[in-house]
Amino acid sequence: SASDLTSVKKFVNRNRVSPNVKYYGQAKGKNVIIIHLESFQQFLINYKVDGKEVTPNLNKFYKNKNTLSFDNFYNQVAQGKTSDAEMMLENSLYGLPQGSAMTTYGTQNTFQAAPAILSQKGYTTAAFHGDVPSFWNRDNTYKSWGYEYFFSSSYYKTKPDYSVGYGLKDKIFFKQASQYLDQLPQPFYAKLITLTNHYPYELDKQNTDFPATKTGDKTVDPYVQTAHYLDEAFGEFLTYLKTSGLYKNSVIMLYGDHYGISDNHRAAIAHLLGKKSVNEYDLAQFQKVPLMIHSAGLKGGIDHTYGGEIDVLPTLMDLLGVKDNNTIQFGQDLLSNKRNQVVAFRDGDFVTPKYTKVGSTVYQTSTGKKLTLTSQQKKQITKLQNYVTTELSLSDRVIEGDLLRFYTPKGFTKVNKKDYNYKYING
Ligand code: GP9
Ligand code: MN
Repeated sequence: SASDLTSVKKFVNRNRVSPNVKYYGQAKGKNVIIIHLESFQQFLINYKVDGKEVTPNLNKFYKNKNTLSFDNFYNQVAQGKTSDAEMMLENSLYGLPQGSAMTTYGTQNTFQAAPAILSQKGYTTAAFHGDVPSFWNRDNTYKSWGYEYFFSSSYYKTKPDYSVGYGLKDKIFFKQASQYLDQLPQPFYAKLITLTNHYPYELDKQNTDFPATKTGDKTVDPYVQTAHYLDEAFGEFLTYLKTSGLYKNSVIMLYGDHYGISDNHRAAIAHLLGKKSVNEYDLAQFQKVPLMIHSAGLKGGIDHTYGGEIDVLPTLMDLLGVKDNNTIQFGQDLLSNKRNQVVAFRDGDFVTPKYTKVGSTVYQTSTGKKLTLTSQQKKQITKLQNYVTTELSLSDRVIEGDLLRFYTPKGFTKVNKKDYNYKYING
């Protein structure tokens, strides 16, 4: 209802932070290329197996002087997995406590998503994915989000050995996607969703040239092999971006969508991290995923701010210099020095630079020590918990009540889904 919208607006306006003047508009007018690294966790960065780097190309990109890399960036997904990540990244709205918001609300709801915002600023917008278009209801949701093009499975030439698991192998995917990318009018906003590094981490023999880990857990051990393959695919794509010239006039943003190794594999996780055992604190910290933003000329470096997927859209918009003073977005620009560093998990747990709260236990984030709370600390935790609970429930109200249909920010035109029609080539 309209009164729900009032509470939402109050909350987002109260928590809106001013951008960092050093970064605001630094990438104005550039193309945006987003690479969704499937099931990719932060611990893989600089990780070695038998003395070999799992992801040499990503490691190099991570350290590049024009890459902003975040090392305290967490995934915040729930059951909607990939779709929750997409929802947060492109709308700065949380996924739902149960199910997938894209599946349940993607077709009907009104959104003010990144593709719509940018297409109204003259951008061409396109999503690329080597799976069937109906997965996670992308074919309908992307229309609601204002994606002009959706290059899903039927757009790619295929042979029996081109696919594994959910779809096209990443190397083949990037190669063919780049032929479409070449033809997009610039500036464009393009999102490429990888697939191969997905459970059960299958690969054909010819691509399995990297040693598996030796935790003894069969579900876990091939994870680094598909991650290595994804890294090689990224390396090849980067070469293409450089030769095509896109590297220079694009913001290249990479993120991991969620964990690849679930909490059910504690012993294996401990083994991977070189620990005797892992507790709830370790598992919360294990939810870190990469976020890297590269743009030629940008002042890069490793940024230790605490944030998560909800914060990406406001960060990107500020880099592009797109004013967002009236939008309903729950995240905060990661580059703003005024931001609250509170990372909300979907179950109400949270991480801040000081505290890691899991269930009824609070740990010190810097050491992992379990805290016996002083009354002062208790007050702080209550305040943080309040913020997290309010934020999550207001975001849910936006989606469940389809509240954005009642409010169109100044300068934004409501998306008309009928304007979008994705042709599927091979039937
Ligand atoms: C399928 C892919 C996988 O198209 O995006 O989704 P996930 O299982 O990671 O949520
Ligand atoms: Mn996923």
